[in-house]
Amino acid sequence: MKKRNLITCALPYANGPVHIGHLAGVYVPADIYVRYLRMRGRETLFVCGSDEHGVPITMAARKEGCSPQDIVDKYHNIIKRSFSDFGITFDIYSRTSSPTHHKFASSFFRKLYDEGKFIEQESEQFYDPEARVFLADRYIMGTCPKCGNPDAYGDQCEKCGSTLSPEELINPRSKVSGAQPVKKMTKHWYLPLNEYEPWLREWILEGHKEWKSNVYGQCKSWLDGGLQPRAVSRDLDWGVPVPVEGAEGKVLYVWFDAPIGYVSNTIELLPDSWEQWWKSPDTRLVHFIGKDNIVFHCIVFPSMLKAYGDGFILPENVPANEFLNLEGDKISTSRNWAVWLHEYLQDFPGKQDTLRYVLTANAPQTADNDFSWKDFQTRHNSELVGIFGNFVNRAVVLTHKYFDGKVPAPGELQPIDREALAQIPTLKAAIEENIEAYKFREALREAMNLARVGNKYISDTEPWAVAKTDLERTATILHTCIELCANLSVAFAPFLPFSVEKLNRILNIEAPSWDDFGRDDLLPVGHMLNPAELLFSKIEDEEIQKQLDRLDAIRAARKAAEEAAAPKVEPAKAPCTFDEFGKMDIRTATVLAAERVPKTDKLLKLSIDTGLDKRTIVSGIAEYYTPEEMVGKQICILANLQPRVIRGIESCGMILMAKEKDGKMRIVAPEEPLANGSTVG
Ligand code: B3M
Ligand code: ZN
Repeated sequence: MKKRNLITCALPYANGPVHIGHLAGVYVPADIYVRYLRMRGRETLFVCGSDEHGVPITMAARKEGCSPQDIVDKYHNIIKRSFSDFGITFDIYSRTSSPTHHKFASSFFRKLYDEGKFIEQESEQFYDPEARVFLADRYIMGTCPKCGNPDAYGDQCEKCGSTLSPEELINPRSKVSGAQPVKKMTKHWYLPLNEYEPWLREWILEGHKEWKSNVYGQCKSWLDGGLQPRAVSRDLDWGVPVPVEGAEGKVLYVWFDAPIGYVSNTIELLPDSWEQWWKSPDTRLVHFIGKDNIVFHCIVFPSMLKAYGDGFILPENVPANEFLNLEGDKISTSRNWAVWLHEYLQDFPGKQDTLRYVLTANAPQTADNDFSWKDFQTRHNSELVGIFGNFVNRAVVLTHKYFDGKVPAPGELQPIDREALAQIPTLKAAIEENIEAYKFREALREAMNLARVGNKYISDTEPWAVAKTDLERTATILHTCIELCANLSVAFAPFLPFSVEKLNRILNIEAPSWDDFGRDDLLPVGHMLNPAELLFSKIEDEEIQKQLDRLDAIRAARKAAEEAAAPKVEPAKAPCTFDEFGKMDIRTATVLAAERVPKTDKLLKLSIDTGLDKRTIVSGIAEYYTPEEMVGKQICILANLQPRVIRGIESCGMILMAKEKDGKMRIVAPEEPLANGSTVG
């Protein structure tokens, strides 16, 4: 077994707060793993930090009307604080805007540059001539050539799902300024991934068949598709400047500098001993990430490290998870469809473990999964309160009731006692096996199974009933219960750290070590328990309804915005036949004279020449045309509309007008004047 464990979590972008999708996919499983390793006494370093570069940050700054530094300061602080309040136990949570990172990322690039590991190449890129920035594909929008969606992106249409390139968009526009993008020459540095392909195939496809199938499968399809050189610089004014002469206005591509951040953050924490962690064959490196980061962690970053050489180790495993949805819809920062960690912590004070529990029990380990508030409530009330909390509470309350809170001496064990206790080592082994295999959902289920064993045992043995006749037997039962409780403290420690701390306080013990797990003499006879307190309190319907209402409001606001953005046209009418249409006698005519109809705002009385005759039409167009404007205009009329008397004037026909859904009207007329009486159809 390797001596050290270097565990990293994807560096969250500091362009928004952290949400439950991030937590379920990356941070909760990583924290469980790290807590477990530490409990087993294995030397472990847990590294993370904010990813503060890249176009998303500059876009957020533009949107909020502040500087990129303001954005990253704001979100870095929110994220860092919420992780810490949520009990994620990083050894360091730093940031890629730190001087240490800028220095190290810069030197990393420079070494590869000096050793000729990059290809230098000029190419035409899309450029926003108004905002004077080069545009990533994602920042070009336009109409999808496949489905007509007017808001398709330069890399993908989210409506029909087609993969696109910016060239394919109809009427392309820059997302930054709205200007039409132009092509402009620019120079960049490329890492020739194709050269690393044979080595990657060997290392991953032959050497890491044990990786999760979603991770291995994605790597295989990238490798089978053939790797291309990848640009590692960008034209942008925010990031780590490219440390090469003549590269003004260019920075390292965010996906080049961000993974180097794992190393920089270690350097910041351990300036003198960081190489022990990153360059020792005695270290296991494990990256916890979401599925959209697989290629960068399994292909790009390892190729960078390989190019750098100098003894850098490669990841032993990359247990990437799939995505978590929220109430059946994709979580999205830009659409505000998420449960934000910092808001959760405010809305559910002291309930960090509930979210840790639900996100683990529902972890998107092998497929996308869904978070729903109802499920959250049910799992909390029926599992945490109903099983774990209920068992501990009954055991402790009864020990106080019958033995003044002192752990009683057991008598001879009966088979039912032995069976319950025998479950402990079995479940311990199952928890270990699953955690070591990154199957945290299964591991948590086994821990809860131990609570189930306790809960069933106390219900079956009924110490409250036995106490009426046999206190000695009651002592044996409660001793067994309290031992089960102490073992639960270890079993749940990686998963539910806050509740376990409370449990230890109730049991009046220091946190037992993992090696203690499985023993049935964790508490000496006569050990004094503290007064009982509830491990978990019930979550009421009102609290859940508040959350559902919040999501409903977001859905409603989105719907209203979509409706406002939808084209303002009248819905289509029912079909009509050719014959029905043919009954209408539509012709051109010219206005000879026009005057307002007295005492009305809307009506004009028009004398017109229809080519057939001269007649009068009363028309509701006074809001849009003055009488003077109308005289001499050619118009189209429905000539055979039955005459109607309007304000005492007989109106013979109707003028054809085009009308926008909510207002404006204009006359419909031939493109150039035609003889009056020309038919329209
Ligand atoms: N910030 C992307 C993400 O949050 C990115 C991860 C960097 S890890 C080096 O999905
Ligand atoms: Zn489309």
